Amino acid sequence: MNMVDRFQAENFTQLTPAMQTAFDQDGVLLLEGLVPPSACDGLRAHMDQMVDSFDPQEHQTIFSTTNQTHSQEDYFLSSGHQTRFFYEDGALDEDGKLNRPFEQAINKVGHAMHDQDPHFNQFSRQAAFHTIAKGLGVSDPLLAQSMYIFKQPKIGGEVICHQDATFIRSEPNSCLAFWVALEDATTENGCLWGIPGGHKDGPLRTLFVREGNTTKSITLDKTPYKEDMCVPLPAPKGTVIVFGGLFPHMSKANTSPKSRHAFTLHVIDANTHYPKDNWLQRPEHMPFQGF
Ligand SMILES: O=C(O)CCC(=O)C(=O)O
Repeated sequence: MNMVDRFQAENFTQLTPAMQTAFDQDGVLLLEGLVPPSACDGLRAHMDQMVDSFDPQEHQTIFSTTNQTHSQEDYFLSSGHQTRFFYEDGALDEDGKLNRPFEQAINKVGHAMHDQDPHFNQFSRQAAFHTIAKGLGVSDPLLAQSMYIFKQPKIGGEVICHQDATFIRSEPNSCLAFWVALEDATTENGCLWGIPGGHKDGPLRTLFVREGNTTKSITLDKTPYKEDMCVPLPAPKGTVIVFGGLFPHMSKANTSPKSRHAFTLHVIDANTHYPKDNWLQRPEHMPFQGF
C-alpha cells in the first residue's frame, strides 16, 4: 500500500519543500496538529448551538409541498450563500417527517457559513489556510464553499469515490480542499481515503451541473478510478488534509458508535473562470470573497 507522507504542523508558518513535493506527488498533504484542539472544540461547540437553535420544522416544510423533489432541490440549489441543514439518507420518511432525533439525522451543514457566521468566518480565514493556498499555486484564493460534516455514529453514510472539481469547477481547475478533523478520524469511524497520485491518473471524470431548477451529472471521461490503490488517511484531531480538485477520495460509512465531525473549505483562484452552470452559485451582491 502506498501510504502518504505525514507532516507535524503544530507550529506551521510556511510550506516546506518536502510538503510541496508530497502534494505534487500524492495530490494530498496531511498536516497533523495544524489546528489547535481548542479551536476544534470551539467550532464543535458552536455547531452544537446552531443545531440547538435550528427549528427542524423549517426544513420539514420543504417536504410538505406537492412537488417534494423540486422543493428539496431548491433548498440545496439556493444554499451556496446560506447556512442549510441536510439530512442523512433515510432520516426522513415518505411524508418528509424525521424518523430519528434531529441532532442524529443531520449529515452536514453548508455551504456559506464562512461568510455568514462570525465563528466560521474566523475559522475559515485562518492565516495558515491562506498561506497554504498561495503556496500550492492558488494565486488569488476565493472562499467558495464551507461544510460541517457530522458522519453520525452508526448512520453516517458512505461517500463514494469522487473528485471535488466535479462540484467546484473552475476553468482551468483551481479547486483546493481543506478537510479538518475536528475529532480523531479513524478507519473505524469513517476517515477519508484517497488514491495517492490519482490526481495525475486521468482527467476530471464527471461534472455536476445545474440546469434550470434542477441538477444533473455529465460523464466527461470513463477512466475508472484505481480504487484498489485507495489508502486510508486517518487523521488525529486538528489534522488538516489538503487536496486538489482532481484528487480521487472517498469515505466509508460510519458503523462505529463514535462520531467523526469534520469541517471542509473549498477555495478557487479568482484568476480563473467560474462557469454559470456550476451547481453552487452566489447572487450578484454576494460574490465569493478572499481571505
Ligand atoms: O468527510 C467525508 O466523509 C467526505 C467529504 C468529501 O469527500 C468531500 O467533501 O468532498
